[in-house]
Amino acid sequence: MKRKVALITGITGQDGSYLAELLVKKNYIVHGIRRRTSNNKSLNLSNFNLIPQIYKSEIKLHYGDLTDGTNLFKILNLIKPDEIYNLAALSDVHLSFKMPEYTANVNSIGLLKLIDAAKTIVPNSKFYQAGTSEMYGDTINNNLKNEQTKFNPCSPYASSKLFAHNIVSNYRDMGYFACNGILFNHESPRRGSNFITKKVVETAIKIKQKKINTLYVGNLYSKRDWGYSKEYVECMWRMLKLNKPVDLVIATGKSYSVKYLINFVFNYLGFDIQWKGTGRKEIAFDKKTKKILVKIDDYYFRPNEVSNLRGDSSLAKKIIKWEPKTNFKELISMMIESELNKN
Ligand code: NAP
Ligand code: F7E
Repeated sequence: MKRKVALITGITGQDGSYLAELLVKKNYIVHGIRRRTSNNKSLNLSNFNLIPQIYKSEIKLHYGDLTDGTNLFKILNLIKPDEIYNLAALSDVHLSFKMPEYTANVNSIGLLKLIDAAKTIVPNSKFYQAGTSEMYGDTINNNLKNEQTKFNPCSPYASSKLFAHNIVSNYRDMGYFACNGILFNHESPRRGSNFITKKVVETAIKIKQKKINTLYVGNLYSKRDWGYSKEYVECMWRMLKLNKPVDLVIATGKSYSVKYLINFVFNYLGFDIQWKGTGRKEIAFDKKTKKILVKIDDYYFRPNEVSNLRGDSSLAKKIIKWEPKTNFKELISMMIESELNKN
């Protein structure tokens, strides 16, 4: 049987690297788009060096950028993929407030260029778009969000992704096979250091090792539904196996606060963490040594915040037979152990 060809944008990112591994295991020929960087290094792709024979023979990298339509056209025309996974994005919500125009150029217009070229060059291909729970924005109630919940984006990142979500629906209505995943936060040892789970894990370990003294964070009280990236990329692949394109929420259904996350990580590492004060003056200290472990820094607050996100993935359970396996504590423990093993 002819081997399937997949193109992954964002292959150097957290999800891209796990998805590439999954597709290689499933005997796909995997192509990825990577951006030119000055030092030519990519931490997540270096994970492929663990299986160098696969890295060399199965994953083909092309220099490119979602902002360059001519480049996307050439790559699609060259490889004629059966499946396209658009994971490339400016994915940092906080940064999107500082770089709103670039965010829209990559996340919205970049997607438009890619899907239009895909529909033109490979009209029978299947397309996955990496949508996000951030599109729901802040809501008064704490209800579980599903595919029917109204979107109310409250950051340039969320708005750029909602544009992409709608464009994907438009192209689907024109007869092209395109799916939107609406994925809630998902993490792993490969998560970027700027995201809160990885930041807390890395910093708490450095404090334990006496390399630094204090963790600085923003909003302690926002809550997120955190799942495991490696399990979530499986959904992307399963969605493109369907006969009819769908949009699906992928989530665990449970949410925890940033403060809960911090307590869990410091306790895991053996600290006796205690909190005192309120608002911007709230701090955490180690009961044994009395040293301050956590402080609030205004820098990490966003101009607009989504206070609580929890997703209902029962449709995914029904349609693609998917359920999350790794819970919050298992996920964060895995991230801590992986970080400790690096040291
Ligand atoms: P990530 O680790 O930040 O990876 C983003 C990827 O996009 C990287 O490979 C990055 O390349 C690439 N990229 C950024 N700008 C680009 C551009 N202009 N042209 C081409 N490539 C570009 O993100 P992730 O966590 O794997 O998430 C994957 C996708 O899912 C993203 O679209 C994200 O918005 C979305 N999403 C993520 C979550 C989550 O919780 N992780 C939840 C919902 C949706 P470099 O390595 O060169 O930076
Ligand atoms: O923030 C709060 C922050 O940056 C989580 C992306 O993958 O998931 C991710 O977006 C929460 C927020 O992720 C700090 O205010 C407090 O409430 O880890 P995060 P995110 O913004 O939820 C969605 C689904 C995506 O689609 C995105 O691509 O933590 N928080 N203090 C902090 N956050 C950070 N980063 N740093 C802090 O110091």
